[in-house]
Amino acid sequence: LVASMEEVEETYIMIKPDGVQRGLVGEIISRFERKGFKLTGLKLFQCPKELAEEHYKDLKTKPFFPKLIEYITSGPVVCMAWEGVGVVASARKLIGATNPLQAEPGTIRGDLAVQTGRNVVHGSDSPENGKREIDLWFKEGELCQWVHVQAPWLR
Ligand code: FUP
Repeated sequence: LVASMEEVEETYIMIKPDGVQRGLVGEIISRFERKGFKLTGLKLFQCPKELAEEHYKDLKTKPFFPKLIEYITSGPVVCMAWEGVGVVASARKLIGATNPLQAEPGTIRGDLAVQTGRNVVHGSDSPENGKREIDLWFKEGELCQWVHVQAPWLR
């Protein structure tokens, strides 16, 4: 079965500073790789305040916004672009609920995190935001296209 081109999506996944500090980078990347998605962008990056504010602009009026910006800029993050059929919703399933105490065991947050304010990973919530966030976090020339030989039917 060959997936039709329309179903191929891209999503922005980010390992937050606590994930990097706790040595969970390999574990988290591995879960997306094993699922069968294709990594098209990857970098370790210290995020400037302005970029964090732009990324989370929809949450600007929330009381936790200043703390969220402080957290995201507190150390390097791992920025990733992942591609595949249904990758946006599927990645959010792999990640689990925003509050790690409500995230199912087997999900990244369910297995590896406790606090909403330290929930180790971000994933775009729609294909539109996937594109927006990849554009925001990656410069031209930082993304790579390649053929996923293990699962060519994914693309
Ligand atoms: P998610 O899509 O799961 O990352 O969740 P949201 O976009 O709703 O929230 C973005 C981030 O804001 C969360 F990852 C953590 C932070 N947050 C809080 O700190 N407190 C809250 O009550 C809700 C979110």
